[in-house]
Amino acid sequence: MLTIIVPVRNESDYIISLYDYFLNNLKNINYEVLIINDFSNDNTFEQCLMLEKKDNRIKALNNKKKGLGGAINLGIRKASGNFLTIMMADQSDDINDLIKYYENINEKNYDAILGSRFLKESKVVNYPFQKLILNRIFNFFVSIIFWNKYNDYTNAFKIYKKEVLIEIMPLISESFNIFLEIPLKIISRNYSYKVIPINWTGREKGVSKFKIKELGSKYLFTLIYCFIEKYLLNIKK
Ligand SMILES: Nc1nc2c(ncn2[C@@H]2O[C@H](COP(=O)(O)OP(=O)(O)OP(=O)(O)O)[C@@H](O)[C@H]2O)c(=O)[nH]1
Ligand SMILES: [Mg+2]
Repeated sequence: MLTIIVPVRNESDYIISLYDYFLNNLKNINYEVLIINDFSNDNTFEQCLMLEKKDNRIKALNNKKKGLGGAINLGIRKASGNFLTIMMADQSDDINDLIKYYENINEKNYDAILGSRFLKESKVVNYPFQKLILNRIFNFFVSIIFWNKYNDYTNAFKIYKKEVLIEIMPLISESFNIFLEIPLKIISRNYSYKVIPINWTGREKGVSKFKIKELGSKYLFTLIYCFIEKYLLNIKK
């Protein structure tokens, strides 16, 4: 079974359409969706509860430890699936890529499939320009430090075996930087993975929660932490 974790904060523009997004597209996959609400102050959670009532594959949870890090940790702990993916509520991620992820990890027995939005076959639409430049510089920098060709560390949407996510715990990053911590640990600890091209489309509604000024130091923290782990502790699968 596949567990899809969807962290949400103030996403009332998108919750209802999540139902069709999953239901219409994942016809041949046995899945559950864990929507982890984080102290939203609009009616996001009420809408999540409506979806939960409508379809028992959808579960609405309230995060306990505020922030994306806490939300993802909670999602991993509550997951019933043996494969686990993280998708954004604003439907930036291409649902067809999820099917590709699932087929690859299920049939080929990798520990993780890491998508990249920056390969020749990838399609990226409406990526805010400033964010794109910062993203490319930062990811290049990470590639050099970790001496790896992968080029899209920071994007959340990837798929993992659940047992692998349990093994790399504790996941200590509190915010968006958890999406850097996970693939860095997978790569440094020599888990098996495959990189495939994926698509991404910028949000059309709602408000971005990604605040680069507050996040810069957090990404640096995660980078140093994973670097120390790689070179001093040398933990392997
Ligand atoms: N549980 C939880 N979810 C969050 C939090 N912050 C953001 N999210 C969710 O995480 C996902 C990504 O947030 P976005 O605001 O889309 O961030 P982004 O994709 O970098 O920014 P955009 O380019 O504007 O879409 C969305 O589903 C948000 O609702 C949080 O603190 N807790
Ligand atoms: Mg987004």
